[in-house]
Amino acid sequence: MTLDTATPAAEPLAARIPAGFVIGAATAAPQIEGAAVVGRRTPSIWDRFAAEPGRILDGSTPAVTADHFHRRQEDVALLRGLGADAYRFSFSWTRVQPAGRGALDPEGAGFYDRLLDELLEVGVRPFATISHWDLPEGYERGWLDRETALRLGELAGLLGERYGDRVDSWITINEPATVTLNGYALGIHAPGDSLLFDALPTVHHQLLGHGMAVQALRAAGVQGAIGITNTHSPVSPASDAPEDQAMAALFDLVHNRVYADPVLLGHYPEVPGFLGDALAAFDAVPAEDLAQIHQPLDFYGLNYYMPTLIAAGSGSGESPDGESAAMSALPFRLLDFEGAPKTGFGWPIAPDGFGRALTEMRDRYGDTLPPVFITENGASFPDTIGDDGRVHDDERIAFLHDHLSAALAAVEPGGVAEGIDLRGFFVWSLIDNWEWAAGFTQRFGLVHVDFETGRRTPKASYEWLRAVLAARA
Ligand code: IFM
Repeated sequence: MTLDTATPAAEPLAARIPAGFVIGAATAAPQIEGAAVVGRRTPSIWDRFAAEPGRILDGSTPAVTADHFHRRQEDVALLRGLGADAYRFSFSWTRVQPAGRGALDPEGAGFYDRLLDELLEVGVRPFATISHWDLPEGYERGWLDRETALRLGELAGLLGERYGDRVDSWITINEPATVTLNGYALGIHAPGDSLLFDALPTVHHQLLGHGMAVQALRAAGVQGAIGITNTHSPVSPASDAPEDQAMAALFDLVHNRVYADPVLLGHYPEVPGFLGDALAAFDAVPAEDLAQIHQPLDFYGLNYYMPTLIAAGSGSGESPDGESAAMSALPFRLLDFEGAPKTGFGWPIAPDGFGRALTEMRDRYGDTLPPVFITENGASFPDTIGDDGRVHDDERIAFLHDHLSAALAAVEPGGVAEGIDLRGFFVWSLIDNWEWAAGFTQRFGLVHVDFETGRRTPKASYEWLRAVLAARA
């Protein structure tokens, strides 16, 4: 496939990529694997949630998705064809541990043995996420229950023992902020609770699970690096009015800081007085828990998609990830970035927010911030296969070009986030997948997937990224 003349040239970007900088693509098990009833796999909270009427925009389920379980080798070949340095995937919790506790299921675990071996054979470094949103269905209260943290620690130890010789880098948990906000506060994601500020225990339990997982991986003697991934959104107030500023600070706190502060600094952020006791639960956290959470890390995984604009006062039930009646009970609302270009999801396209996200990480965490990987960045667009059999996703090419450029520029000498040791960048996503509550309505892939047949068609963005990777010195 040849690229259009308007496509950003590969060489100038390639020339700015430092030696050793890792470029890869990411996925997650519930979004691509399918094979929900193969072997001894049991249902996850997402299988149950998707079966409830009205939860998923197009009524779809994760039962088949991109059928990666049966097309694993084809997907590994796509990574190889791309020239990717690394691949980030997640384990399906209920495939490897169908009972949600106890020994790994040999058949389910065998799938990941094969995946890891095949990745290593073609020289693609495996980055493995242990928990990417799919808890066993039997964990009735999910992350509201402290026990779930122990279960994550146990699972991490078992995975570490089995795959510790092959996984390059471990990510304990993906985007705890999204899990708490969408899954427990707003009811948009599984398990579908709308608890607003009463969802806060799930912050602590996820972080505790992270700490326990780090300790279990180290006890298992894994060879790879260990980190955590969260999504960071730089927050701006809608105006200089003190109410807007206060609510922007609150959103920054509950979206960004309550996760990164304990992990990197060993304590929860100080809660501004005006918030009353909405976040008082964090003051009561025992010091031993904080010590468990504050584990030395080899890297920090940062996902960046978009900035957030916040105004005081309640608004509609619209959130970036779907409708939530609970949203209108919050003391703040998310505003549209009027005039900004948008992705298919309606998310603002703001590469300069990348610099801000990285600057905030450097300024807040300084020397306590380990090397950083961008573990996700990408965009959904309404891609279709044209009459010529190609997918001309020029908007995605521009998005990826501008975002990778912005991240590199931010950490270059003289850049706004100079000082951050940025080690790599993963595109979300390798292939089109099941986008949670949005079902199949949002395509994020470098590779188009026909969800009826499973057929893969590399998009123009895949060819463009391949050219960038090949043009590196
Ligand atoms: O698809 C998700 C992914 O699972 C977690 N990060 C954000 C992506 C896009 O919404």
